[in-house]
Amino acid sequence: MIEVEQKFLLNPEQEEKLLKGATFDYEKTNIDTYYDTEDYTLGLESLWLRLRNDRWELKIGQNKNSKVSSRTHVELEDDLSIAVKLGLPGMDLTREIEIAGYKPFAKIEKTRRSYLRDGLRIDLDNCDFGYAVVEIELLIESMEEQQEANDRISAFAKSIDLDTRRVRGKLIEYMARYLPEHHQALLDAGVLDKI
Ligand code: V4E
Repeated sequence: MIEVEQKFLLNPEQEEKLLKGATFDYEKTNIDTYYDTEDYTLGLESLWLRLRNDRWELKIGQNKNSKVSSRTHVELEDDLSIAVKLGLPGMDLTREIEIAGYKPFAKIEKTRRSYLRDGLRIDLDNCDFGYAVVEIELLIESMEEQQEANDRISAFAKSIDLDTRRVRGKLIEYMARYLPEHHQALLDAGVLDKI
């Protein structure tokens, strides 16, 4: 699955405008626990390994020299694909992750209200550490579609007067607040855009 998403911070008027005519889809609370080695091996490769409730997920970002937008991610959700990407055998992923030295470094509980509007998915996320962010998202079949998808999201955001300046995602905001060394290491390595 390839997802293209843009994040926004909203005031109450913008939220009202954004949700006008949108269809409510679902509300769900997830607990995401992020894993990496002590020297951030995964983060430095733009790999984001998390246990979402009790299932492993791996988000694969673009490397810093890629022409593909840093807002485009491939997401793996089955243990075998994750194991292959991490170079693990894939017989017992949880145990193999532990043996390989990956440890939890951040835990975020997030409640999402998800809506559909104009063919876009709109996710309003509220995190337990007091950060709220909205993601507008499109799923695409191939990387060739990513520019068009980004343009479509941007055009929609502009049409309802959202502030289109880049904002931090949930994990990046968490790291900036509570894990400054980790955050700085990824900024210094050019893995994270300076926001
Ligand atoms: C993709 C990514 C990270 C993983 C966590 O991202 P987050 O926005 O917290 O949650 P998300 O959107 O994956 O949750 P879901 O929508 O699946 O529930 S941490 C960093 N990145 C990439 C990234 C980057 N390279 N540069 C900047 C400035 N931000 C994010």
